[in-house]
Amino acid sequence: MRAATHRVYYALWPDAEARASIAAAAAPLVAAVGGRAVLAEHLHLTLAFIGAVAPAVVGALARLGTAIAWPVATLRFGRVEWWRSSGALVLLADDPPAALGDARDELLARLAAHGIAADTRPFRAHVTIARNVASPPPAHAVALEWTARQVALVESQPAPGSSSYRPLALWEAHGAGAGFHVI
Ligand code: 3AM
Repeated sequence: MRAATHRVYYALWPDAEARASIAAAAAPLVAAVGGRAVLAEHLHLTLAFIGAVAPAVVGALARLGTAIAWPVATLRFGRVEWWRSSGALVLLADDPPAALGDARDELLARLAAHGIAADTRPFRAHVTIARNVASPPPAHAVALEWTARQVALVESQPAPGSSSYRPLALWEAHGAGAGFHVI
């Protein structure tokens, strides 16, 4: 019998307040284009998509995430884009903090060193707010700020209609580029 696999990715994981803010910013945009709104409890910002892994690998992925000094990242979203090929409607972060890109690069390097393949396409920091969108959104101003303080290793589980996402491990961020505080 084939062992069950886990479909996983690393992401910035919003707290309840941030989820509510992102969902409120997304609502008029999604209403304008149709498609399937991403549920507030599923909103996230993907850092690295891994895909299906064996249960034994999940522990290694959790240890890798623990080894990284994740920075608190303040993200400003001023643009909405429709990605035609995937049918996704996304909020794009204008100028993500360099420390976040550095931490992501470190994660990718550690994954590669462990022989774990990740999606290494250039980082476009975004939050997907709707799927199955068939047409571009009308011009619409977006002004959203999110200070992300948690990073998660998330499991994506297929469910009727859409996937459900569940954090398997969660890390607190510790300030720009530092895993400790100098007192
Ligand atoms: O963060 P978003 O919602 O943009 O589209 C999937 C989702 O992106 C993406 O990983 C996130 C969590 O599921 N994804 C799914 N399959 C993928 C793949 N093969 C993928 N990203 C890259 N390669």
